[in-house]
Amino acid sequence: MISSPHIAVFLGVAALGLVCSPVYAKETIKATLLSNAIQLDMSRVKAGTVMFEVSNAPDSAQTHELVVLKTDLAADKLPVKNGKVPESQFKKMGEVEDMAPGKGKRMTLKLAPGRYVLICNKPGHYAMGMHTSLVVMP
Ligand SMILES: [Cu+2]
Repeated sequence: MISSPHIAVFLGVAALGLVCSPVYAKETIKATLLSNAIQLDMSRVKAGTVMFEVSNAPDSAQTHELVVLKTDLAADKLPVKNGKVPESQFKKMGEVEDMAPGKGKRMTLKLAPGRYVLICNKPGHYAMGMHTSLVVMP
């Protein structure tokens, strides 16, 4: 029985916390998309839930995207076919599609320890330098 409104509020907050906890991101990485690069504010994270705050730079003048692939290849050594990296050849963890210049989106992924490469796979963009690597540590 709940006899006090304070206890009721406390229980309400506690219940909310339980509901929210599965989507709580432990690590946050800021990824900035430039026309000739992808910049991360950290190149290593701990395994688990990782939130990517992706933004397309205001002066990039092009729509970009961010694709996360799990691979041991170096970021600049991925195969390219008709201007694009064949994503089906890789384990694709997630993707943030089509951000106009100055716009951003968030994506939360569960990442196991290992090596990952982040790319923009708009035609020709990978070859322009839109790739970077991310190491996920145990
Ligand atoms: Cu791009």
